[in-house]
Amino acid sequence: MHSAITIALSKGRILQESLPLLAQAGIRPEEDPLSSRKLIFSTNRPDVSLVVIRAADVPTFVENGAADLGVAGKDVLMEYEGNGLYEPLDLNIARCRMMLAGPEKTVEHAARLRIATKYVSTARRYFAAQGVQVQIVKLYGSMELAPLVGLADRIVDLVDTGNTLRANGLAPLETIAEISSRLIINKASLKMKHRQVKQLIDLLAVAVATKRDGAFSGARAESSSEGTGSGKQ
Ligand code: PRT
Ligand code: MG
Repeated sequence: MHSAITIALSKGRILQESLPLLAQAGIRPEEDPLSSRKLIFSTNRPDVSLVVIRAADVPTFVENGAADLGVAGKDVLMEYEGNGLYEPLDLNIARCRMMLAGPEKTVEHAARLRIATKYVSTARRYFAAQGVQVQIVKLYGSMELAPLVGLADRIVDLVDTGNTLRANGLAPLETIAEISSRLIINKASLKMKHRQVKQLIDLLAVAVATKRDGAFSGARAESSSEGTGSGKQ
């Protein structure tokens, strides 16, 4: 007997990068979640369905058992205040850095730095660990605007290419954390549906490794075609 298994994903880059890993693990939604407005999808596996929700809601769904498994950014997990999640696998997708950034030109600021971010707990922990007193300004998005309009002196936000920072006259100052998406599991599901859940973890681990090795041999082929690689390890 197979129990029903639900996997929570979020729209945007996590969905885009998770679907190929799931496909590699043998799970294909019956309709394309990238173009559909549906929120729940059956798959080619009768026991597995997908739900597509807001990134910040994924840990809540999984901790409360509304989904058995989920894919969430480490940024979201660092901010999430729960303890009912098991985090067995780094999926190595949606990679970026959480950074402190500020104006390219140094400007005067008050003794107590004002930091705009949606990552309030992470930012607080980071500055507390350094013994620096800051005032946190909670925003839900467009953090890069805050220093330009005098709302904050610096920001804590995710940076990938750095283009968004540069476009707004900001420069990266310090890396707070390397970010990638993680597989998260409901603790009760791991016990009650152990065989199925364990199988999914193992299939996804193989998918991650296959992708990594593929990228690696691709990079090697490229470097040797440029005449830089000897072909030896
Ligand atoms: O849109 P919604 O509010 O539902 O959620 P969301 O905006 O968090 O979703 P989404 O899809 O944008 O991001 C989901 C997850 O992707 C995040 O939780 C991260 O784990 C991961 N991720 C990876 C990123 C980035 N890279 C990233 N670059 N999330 C956001 N960004 C943003 C960043 O905030 C900044 O505005 O992209 C901009 C910077 O990009 P560069 O390339 O200009 O540096
Ligand atoms: Mg977004």
